[in-house]
Amino acid sequence: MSGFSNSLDIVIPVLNEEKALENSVHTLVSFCQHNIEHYDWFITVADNGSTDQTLQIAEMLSEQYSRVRFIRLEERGRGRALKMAWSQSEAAILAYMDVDLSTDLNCLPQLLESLSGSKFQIAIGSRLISGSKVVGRSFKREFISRCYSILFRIMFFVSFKDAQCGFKAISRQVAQEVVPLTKNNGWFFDTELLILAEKTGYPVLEIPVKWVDDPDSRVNILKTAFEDIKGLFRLRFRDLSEVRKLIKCNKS
Ligand SMILES: Nc1nc2c(ncn2[C@@H]2O[C@H](COP(=O)(O)OP(=O)(O)O)[C@@H](O)[C@H]2O)c(=O)[nH]1
Ligand SMILES: [Mg+2]
Repeated sequence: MSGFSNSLDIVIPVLNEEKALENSVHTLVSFCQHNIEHYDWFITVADNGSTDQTLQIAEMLSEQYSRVRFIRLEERGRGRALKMAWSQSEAAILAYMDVDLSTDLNCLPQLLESLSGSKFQIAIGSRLISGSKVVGRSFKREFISRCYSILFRIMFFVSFKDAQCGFKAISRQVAQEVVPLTKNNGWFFDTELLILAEKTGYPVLEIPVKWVDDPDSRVNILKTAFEDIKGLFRLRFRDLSEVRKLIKCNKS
């Protein structure tokens, strides 16, 4: 892939998604062809640990479309898949979205355009700011998501509200400078990336999105909530001071 400034890699992390993958990629390819044709876009399906036909479907799609490729890792973890896909990519803009396309694709052009100015190098979809529209999300997940948002904002004084929406884009510079600082390879990866980005001088831009919830989920709510809280405390009381020292060293 070329390293032109309008090159874009949209990563779709997948775990056992044989039912959704094919249709989602057809939809995304068609959307990109008609709506973001001025980008040199590619789609990368990133699978780790699927035990169903996901990998075969990804392979078939990559044969069908020259702009679709796939990578495969053995060890599971969404963060791990994203890190690997982004670090292997040469694109100027690195994005990702969930395979269920819960976030309305019409929000994609705005997400990408917001990175074209000089102010933001990281933009995220948000279901928790005014202007967003969320359909079909259970009370339980909505409640947990809002409590989590309050918790990390109290702990880190960050500006963004929704760390967990599966719809984000970062610049190559953020991928090279901030992504390697993250330690989590699972669901906490997103939050860790955003907090570290703001703490290292990359403000996060939140864009309200339209979200239609897909009840088919890989998330174990209790386990993930525990992982998230553990991650927040690790970051706040251990790793953040290391990061601050690193920034000071680089500046002096
Ligand atoms: N590569 C990879 N993708 C994963 C893993 N776990 C979940 N995903 C993907 O992450 C995306 C979001 O998962 P989903 O279950 O829809 O999360 P939810 O919308 O928060 O309930 C989907 O595209 C999943 O296939 C994993 O371990 N590895
Ligand atoms: Mg989902």
